[in-house]
Amino acid sequence: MKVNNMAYVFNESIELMPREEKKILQGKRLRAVVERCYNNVPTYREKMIEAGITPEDINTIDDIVKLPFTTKKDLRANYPFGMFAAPKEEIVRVHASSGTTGKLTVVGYTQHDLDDWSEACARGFASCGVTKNSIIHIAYGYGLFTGGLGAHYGGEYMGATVVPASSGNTARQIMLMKDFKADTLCCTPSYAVYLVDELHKAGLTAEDLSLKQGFFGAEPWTEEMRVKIEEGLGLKAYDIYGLSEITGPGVATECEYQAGPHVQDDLFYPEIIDPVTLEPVPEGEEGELVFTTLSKEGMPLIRYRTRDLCSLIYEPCKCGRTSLRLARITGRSDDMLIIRGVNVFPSQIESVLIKDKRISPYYHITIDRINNLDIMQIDVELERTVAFDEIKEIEALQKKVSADIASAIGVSAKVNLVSCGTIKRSEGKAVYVTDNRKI
Ligand code: DLL
Repeated sequence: MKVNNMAYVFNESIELMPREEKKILQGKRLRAVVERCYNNVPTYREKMIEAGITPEDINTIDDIVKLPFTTKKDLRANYPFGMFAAPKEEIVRVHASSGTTGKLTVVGYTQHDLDDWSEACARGFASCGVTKNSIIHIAYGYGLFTGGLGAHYGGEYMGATVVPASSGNTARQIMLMKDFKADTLCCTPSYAVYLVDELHKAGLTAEDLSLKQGFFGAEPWTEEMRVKIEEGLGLKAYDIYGLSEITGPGVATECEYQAGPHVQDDLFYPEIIDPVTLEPVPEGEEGELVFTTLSKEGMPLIRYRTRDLCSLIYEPCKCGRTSLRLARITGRSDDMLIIRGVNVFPSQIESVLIKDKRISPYYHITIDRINNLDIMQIDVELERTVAFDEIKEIEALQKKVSADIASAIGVSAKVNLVSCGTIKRSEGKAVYVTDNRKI
């Protein structure tokens, strides 16, 4: 339902729908999604044939457990467009996020998908007081990352004024927020904490800004960070969750009660499974979050394993919305790191390192948070046969590898070449990463 040009976006019939009624809607939508996938995506048809099911076996939302899971591996095997369920002429946008190797995970959207995504974001914004009179300053990155454009379209959808600042140039960000009197901020929580300090360094306080609310996500954060951001920027800080594969930001967003992000569960159906047995866990217990898209046309996904660990909150929310809520994401069931809001797999770094014959495959990644910014150092061994006469040559190689990594993963790293045998060899499962951030 498009509710443009209203003071806010509150899809009452959906957001207040009794759970039993919503289950019926979810079941109908699931059947349609399964049919779409079965008929248009060879990988899904094969998976369903292998599992011995057809779309006719899916009649209620509880039948979802009969369906096979989807993983990043499936997306990689179908790179770039093999998971699309709509003809090319209907795809109006693509986004992409990090894959586990050199290739990206690609997502395609039809116009209908963009409208749903915009409404999902707008519902979240509206539930926290954003209106069409708001000025939304968006400091998420614009581009293949879904953060910038997702929040942007959500803001425009509800008729607010959007400032597409994108990331970087903090002094300019502060000037824009101050001069334009933005009341809403969207950025990663770590950048928000960084902004607090930069604001003070610029001799300003929250009083100099007009912020009332902010939507922070794309990486894990804590209640301590919430307090720091709220006090430092003079706003109420809300958690916004999402992932590109499912759509982008706004899959779930907190309401004014800050009691865990409400999942837009008429559009994205959440499940929690045990990541080892793959069985659903009892209500309210922690496990791996799995999503099925219920209305997407471009790239619907069935039981997509997000690898995020968390639990679902079933208690009714004080705001009256009937959707399930997410508890804080407590970790991941894979080795993905989020550095300055960018998803990074150690295997991506490894695939850059092995391309240069002068360095060995032994490496160790250390991540610290210094002055509220994530800093990544990669210690990597030189090949035994490689010797340099001058320090200059080592520095040049360090610079080159660092540039290769930045261009491959989109995040800079300090590369430190060490002599052969320096990196601790593992006796069991190799430990590639030391994460010193206290998140
Ligand atoms: O991070 C989409 C997004 C943009 C969400 C802006 C919120 C705000 P991806 O780059 O595909 O998409 O990364 C998705 O980021 O599986 C989580 O591990 C992590 N993540 C996203 N939001 C949160 C959050 C965007 N609120 C991955 N809390 C997800 C904790 C989050 N982790």
